[in-house]
Amino acid sequence: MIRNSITLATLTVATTVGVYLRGQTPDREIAAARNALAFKSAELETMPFRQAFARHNRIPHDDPEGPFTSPGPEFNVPGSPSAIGRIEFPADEVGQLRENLPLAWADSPRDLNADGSIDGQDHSADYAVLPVRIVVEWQSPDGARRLERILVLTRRH
Ligand SMILES: [Ca+2]
Ligand SMILES: [Ca+2]
Repeated sequence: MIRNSITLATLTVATTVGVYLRGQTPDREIAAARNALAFKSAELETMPFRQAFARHNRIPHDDPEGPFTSPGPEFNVPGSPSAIGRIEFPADEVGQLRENLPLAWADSPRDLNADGSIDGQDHSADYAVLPVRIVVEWQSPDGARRLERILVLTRRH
């Protein structure tokens, strides 16, 4: 824990994208989604960098405080009961953090451990760059709505 205090994640890129809102979408739902994105962004930015993936992936066995003790990828959206929040990483179907996945949002394939090459190994233990997408989705009277924010977390030296 003490050692982790010098490796707090640093937010290097933050973009709110992929929003198309119109018509009957209540302002309060948009506000709730934006607030949730901002809150989760700040949380990810300030937690120990090395824990960001383990705490929010969908694998319970790597949780920093022991199996099944971390919040995982999903979160509630205060003020918008029907909304679902989700934190995503460039991870494969079994939850491994991978460099070679074709994910446009993460600018991937991407060298996550900064060794100058891209491979197909699991980089959950040695990532130097961590793309994160935070998504909030909800049903509005005029249809499905989605807000997202993409972060790229890096270790602070
Ligand atoms: Ca975990
Ligand atoms: Ca690499």
